[in-house]
Amino acid sequence: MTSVSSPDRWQQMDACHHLAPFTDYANIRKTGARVITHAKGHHVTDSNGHEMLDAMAGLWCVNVGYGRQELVDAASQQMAVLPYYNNFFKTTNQPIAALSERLAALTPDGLNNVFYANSGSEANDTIIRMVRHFWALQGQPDKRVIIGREYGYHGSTILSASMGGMTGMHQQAAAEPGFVHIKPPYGFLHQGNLSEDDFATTAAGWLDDKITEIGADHVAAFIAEPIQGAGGVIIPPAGYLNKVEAICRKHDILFIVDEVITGFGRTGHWFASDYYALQPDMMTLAKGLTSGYVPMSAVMVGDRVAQRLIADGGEFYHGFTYSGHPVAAAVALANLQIIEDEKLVEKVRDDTGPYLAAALARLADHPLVGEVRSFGMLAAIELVKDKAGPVLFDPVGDVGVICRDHAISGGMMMRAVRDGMILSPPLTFGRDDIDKAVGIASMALDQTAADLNIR
Ligand code: PXG
Repeated sequence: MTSVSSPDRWQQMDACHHLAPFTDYANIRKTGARVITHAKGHHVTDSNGHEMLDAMAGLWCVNVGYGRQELVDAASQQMAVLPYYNNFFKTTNQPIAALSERLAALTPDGLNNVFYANSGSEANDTIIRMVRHFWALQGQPDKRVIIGREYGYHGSTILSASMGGMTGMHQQAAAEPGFVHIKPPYGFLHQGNLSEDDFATTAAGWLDDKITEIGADHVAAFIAEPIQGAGGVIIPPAGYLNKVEAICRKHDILFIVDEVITGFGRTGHWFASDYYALQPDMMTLAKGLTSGYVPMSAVMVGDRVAQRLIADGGEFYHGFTYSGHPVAAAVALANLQIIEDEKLVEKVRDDTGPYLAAALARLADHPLVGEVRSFGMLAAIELVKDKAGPVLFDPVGDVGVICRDHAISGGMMMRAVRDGMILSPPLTFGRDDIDKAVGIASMALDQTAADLNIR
């Protein structure tokens, strides 16, 4: 039953029966959802014919843009040859063998082994099992606690959400024991008068303190997104990630990076770990691996963990029907080829990343803007009640939604995290797309300020 009085039959069917992710069901059953009908290049179109520049690349994932025939062909050819076969019982397939070799070469040194799943959440659940299994094999079964960070996002299964630092998710049956969280290196809120270097030391110290408090003999791993995405594009101060890696080494706990958003060129580097010169023990990949055309995720496993599993682990009782799906692998290979052939990583690093940063900097004087920050094709515009302080809106979150809705009406998909406006466009975005995106963001800021009587 629904009260949606829309002439759109698709919206009706959806509102009556679809329980969508991260959705307020009472609200959506009244208003109905926007039905996205098609997409091409950098634009998505809804069933009213409203075309929007997609400054979120779907959900941080459509790295090569929409409508890429190469990916369609890769999928259909693979479906015709071998649409599915499992990898469970000493069988594999050609695309997955090729992709495994490719990912081992592409990711940082030492990450030479790969386990496949279908989502970032499943990949992170896999990591949790592998990490605990590893320590048990090492003869240290008490090393079970995993340290994450507030505002960290690692997925929506019970364990990946427990490992993440989203309190709203914890309150809905996703706060399993064995996961603790430290504060993130969120300069906008926590840096105060500290220099960047001092803030990096202070924030890394929060990890050291937490490990000492729990006891290193009970801590299995620390996991971090190099740049926190869903938490609001939190870019760490220079040196922070190297310091936390060193702290992990000092206490002999595994260092895991979740590159589900930052991987595959989004930062202007193949992986953020390349830029920061990290040598993680494990790495989570998803989203940009297939540019979202089909679901696929991967866990890159470093030699230390892999060698122990291989030598002493016996059978690893873990896997999914679609682990190593041949169609997903074929699409991933074609997607990586596009990123390489079109030099999208270099484009973001040398051209569009700096261009986006410069364009956004022009919004910094706006009365609503407390801070703009970006890294490659990841950006946040923090909205504040008062720039002095800064003073945040109370409650946090309403103003972000107002601003986002103005952007959507103005023809652009943008995301709100608390009162931060988030951009994470396709890596194929050109300077003209960036000009248009920042123009619409600027207009949305003006309209929001007018709504709030702020000038
Ligand atoms: N790790 C990171 C860093 C992510 O961003 C996941 C893991 C989980 O991936 P799956 O494929 O299970 O969704 C993500 C996913 C948002 C939002 O609100 C972000 C994600 C998912 C849903 C919403 O921006 N990122």
